[in-house]
Amino acid sequence: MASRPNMMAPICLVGNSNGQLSVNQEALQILDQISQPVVVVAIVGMYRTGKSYLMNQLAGQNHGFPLGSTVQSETKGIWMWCVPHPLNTDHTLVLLDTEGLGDVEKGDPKNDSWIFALAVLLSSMFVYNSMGTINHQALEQLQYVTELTELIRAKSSPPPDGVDDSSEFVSFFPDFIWAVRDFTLELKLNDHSITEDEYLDNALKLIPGRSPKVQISNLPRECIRHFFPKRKCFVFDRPTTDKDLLAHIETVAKHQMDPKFLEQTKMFCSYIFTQARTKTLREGIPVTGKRLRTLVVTYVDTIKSGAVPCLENAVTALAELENSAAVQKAADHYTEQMAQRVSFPTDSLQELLDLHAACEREAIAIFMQNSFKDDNQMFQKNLVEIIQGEKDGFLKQNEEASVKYCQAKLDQLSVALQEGISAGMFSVPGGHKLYMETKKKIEEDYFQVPRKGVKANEVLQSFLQSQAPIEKSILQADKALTDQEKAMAEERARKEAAEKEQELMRQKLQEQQQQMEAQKRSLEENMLQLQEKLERDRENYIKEQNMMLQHKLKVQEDMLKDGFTKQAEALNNEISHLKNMISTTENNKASWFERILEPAVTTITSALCDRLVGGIVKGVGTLFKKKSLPLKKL
Ligand SMILES: Nc1nc2c(ncn2[C@@H]2O[C@H](COP(=O)(O)OP(=O)(O)OP(=O)(O)O)[C@@H](O)[C@H]2O)c(=O)[nH]1
Ligand SMILES: [Mg+2]
Repeated sequence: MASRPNMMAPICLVGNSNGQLSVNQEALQILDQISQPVVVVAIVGMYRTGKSYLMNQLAGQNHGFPLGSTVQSETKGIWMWCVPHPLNTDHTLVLLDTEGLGDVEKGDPKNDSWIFALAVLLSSMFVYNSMGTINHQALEQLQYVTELTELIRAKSSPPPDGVDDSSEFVSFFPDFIWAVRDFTLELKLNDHSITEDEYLDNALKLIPGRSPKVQISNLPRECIRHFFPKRKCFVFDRPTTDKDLLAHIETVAKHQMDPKFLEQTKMFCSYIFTQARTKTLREGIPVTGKRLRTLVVTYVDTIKSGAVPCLENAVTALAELENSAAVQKAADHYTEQMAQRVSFPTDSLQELLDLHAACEREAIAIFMQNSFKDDNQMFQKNLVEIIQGEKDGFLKQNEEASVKYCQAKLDQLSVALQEGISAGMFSVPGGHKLYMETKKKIEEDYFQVPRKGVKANEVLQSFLQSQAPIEKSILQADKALTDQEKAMAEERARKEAAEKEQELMRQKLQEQQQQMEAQKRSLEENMLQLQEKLERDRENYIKEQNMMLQHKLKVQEDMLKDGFTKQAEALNNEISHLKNMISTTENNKASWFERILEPAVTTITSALCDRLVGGIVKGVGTLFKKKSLPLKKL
């Protein structure tokens, strides 16, 4: 399967006609083929502001997303173009161009807000495009950002302690770029030159005052500050002053354009190529093309059903799909590797069990790599059950192969004996001695045969048992032996048979012991790899919480600096909640693991024990008691 797309042109991803959003299946199929992680750049803004043109520049093309040369809006819905990432060859760059907002000709503008929200949810870099300057009017047009609290949910259930759901937005929102087109002002503030970012920061400063009007004006400013982890500003000169050329910019040669505009566009593209992050869900879970497909479908379906898209629900839906695929992939690996590496019959049961352990370890690693949010280890349990079933199959095949091989060898080695019996060779005085010697030779030769497998003794034993009546009659008929000698010989034969029986029992017991040890090893391996994964999850969780905390502290600091004490204080609750979460997670490492590992031991043990046959291991659970598990030191 191709992991890189080869899209010559963009395609509609989410259609928007007659007030209805719809997902384009063809675009989904393209995403489905992308197994690479994606960097997703979405552009949003008022209609006819050069959005599609800028996105084409990111694709390194003049043509692609169609541009309109009239005042009528061109792009409808959300269009997608997947191109190889220019710097990061193992990533795919997904460009999302959106329908212009605020088109008065549009019959029903209600989907504007949804398109805005979808662009936020799907991207890792969100470009807001506007014309002229970042003034009051431009910010007013950004009312969509204030609606996000109504259009997106982070959690399926409300967070505790009266903390707002939107307080978590920053953990999964994209970075924010404001692209100001046809910028004609000088970047100066109080006679000092300022950077583009300072220009944006200044525009986002809250307006003093508490009147409703002021509060409304401040809301988009606050939302941008609170929701987006990073923000950046790029200003662009007008590409050319020639109106005719402007109307057909995609066909205009570079030397006819303002070099400043070209330089600004280059800087913009280079920033995106170097700074735009891999799209992630929460806690660092990377989004691939395939996952993006599921997200698009889940979000659009939710919107169409009249509900509000929720990140947590989307992650759960994704996890269900991916975790079953991860189980399948891991189980397939186990079966393939076992089949490839085993040569039946193995010399001993232990040899097969060691091979099983090695393949199982790899399979668990594959599962851990490809799964996430496996609540209650339900998928891991499923994998354990499948592997156990497969293992039983390999054990059986191994036994059958051993029986077949041993049987064939014995048949071969006992030809002379069988012929001798048929020819009456042993029905003469001294025949018993001769018979015993021939039989002994068979046993010695059989012993020399290498790699007979697990059933070697059992097959020999049943051969010998089948010989017992013949041996007895040869003994009785042998006229060279006295009655006493015959009785002694019979006694010897009985003893030997009993010893062999004992030996077989010992072997069986040892094998049962080895099977139990193998189950214990399975449990340990499962728990070890689960614990390692939980450790990574925990680190990612702490990292995410810290990132949120740092962001909020910075927002608070900026507000205090600008004299907005009340607004800064309003963040105290969120900040202390985050600090609490972080310190609880950091200080109670043991309980963080125990909470998951304790029930996991029971779950995995039950999956292992269910497979154990014949009551071999009643009470095997005691072997697995958590205290005896060499779990990594917490
Ligand atoms: N003034 C100006 N015009 C531009 C710029 N970039 C592109 N254009 C022209 O503006 C018109 C619209 O460009 P598009 O890229 O289609 O704009 P859009 O924002 O995608 O438009 P919609 O899809 O309708 O929302 C075209 O005629 C372009 O040639 C720019 O930076 N400044
Ligand atoms: Mg467009």
